Amino acid sequence: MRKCTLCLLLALTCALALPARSQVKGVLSVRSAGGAPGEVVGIEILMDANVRGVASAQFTLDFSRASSIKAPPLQPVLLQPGAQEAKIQLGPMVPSGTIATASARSGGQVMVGIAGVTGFSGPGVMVTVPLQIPANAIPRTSYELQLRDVLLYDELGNQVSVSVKNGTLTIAGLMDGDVTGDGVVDIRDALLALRMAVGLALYTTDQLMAADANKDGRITVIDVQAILRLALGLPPLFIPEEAYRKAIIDSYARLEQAIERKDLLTVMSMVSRDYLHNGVNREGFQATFANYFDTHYDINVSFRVTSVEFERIEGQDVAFVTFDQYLSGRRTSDGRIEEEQSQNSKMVWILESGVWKMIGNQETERPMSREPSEPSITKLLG
Ligand SMILES: [Ca+2]
Ligand SMILES: [Ca+2]
Repeated sequence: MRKCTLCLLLALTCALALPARSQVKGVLSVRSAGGAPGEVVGIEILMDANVRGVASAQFTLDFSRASSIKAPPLQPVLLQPGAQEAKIQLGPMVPSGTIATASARSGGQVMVGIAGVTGFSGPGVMVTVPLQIPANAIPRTSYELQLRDVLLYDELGNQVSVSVKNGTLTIAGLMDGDVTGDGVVDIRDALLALRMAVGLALYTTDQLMAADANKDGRITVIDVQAILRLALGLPPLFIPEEAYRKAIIDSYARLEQAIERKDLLTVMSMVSRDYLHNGVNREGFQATFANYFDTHYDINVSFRVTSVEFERIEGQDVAFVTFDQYLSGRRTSDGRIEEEQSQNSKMVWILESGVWKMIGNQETERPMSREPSEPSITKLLG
């Protein structure tokens, strides 16, 4: 008797479940993706197996929301520069003869329209929407990829009802302290940084930048100590901008010590390969400094940095430095003292592979920029 009741119940459940099953709502979803700053990533809009017989589709892909308010916006890829039509690519299951277009008129979203007379079914990619990750995107931040205002119709013009699943786009790269690159800062990061500090572990530029807490371009125990604090949830030892500011002021202190020919290497280690300042390039800088060291002795240099302002330009960390400078040296030829000084000198520095270097004002190169004839070296510094 009991067994029969169970059978009856099962039969009833099946009878109830079966018709419901055939009407299971299909899911239209955004496949989560990742990408590096500056990359174009194809965002796939997927139909699952329960989305059947779609002939036309319209929806908005909204990518305006990021995990950080500082995150620069993602951009649609335009068919032509300045146009309002966004590039899209239909999936392989969409029958030929189906027409499609997409609008990038509203910021932070792409509105897609696909229309045809022949139905197509999941599972598979309905359409791919390429998005440009800005070059200055922040590593490990993520963007929400939301589907809104979805309308699907079958061949007969009946609405195909689906549920929607959103996705995310995560920016690649290492966040500060995450030397192992697994997305969290823990004791393993501190251990790896310690091995890096004593030369037991090789590392990439990304890892150097993630490990270098005080931003002086090298890994030492002070960086390891800072990572340990992060791992333990203690207040940070260094705030990046403060650490950068200190690194630049330290560079000026090292420049003050550069008073002989043998110090030329130290000076040049602070000059970017792309240096161009007041029309003089890197070679001109080096030639002028070498010439000055060769023709002067008792050199005395001092700097007073009055302001350092940071900006992120095209994905690069740049610092605008204002300072006063004084230089004096005795001429080898006749022993006379030459002096140069200037106030509110300005120099642009750039962060290259974790090290701050002078890049200059990028003023147009002069033909004679390699000639060491320029008597003044203070002009090369700001
Ligand atoms: Ca880690
Ligand atoms: Ca360091």
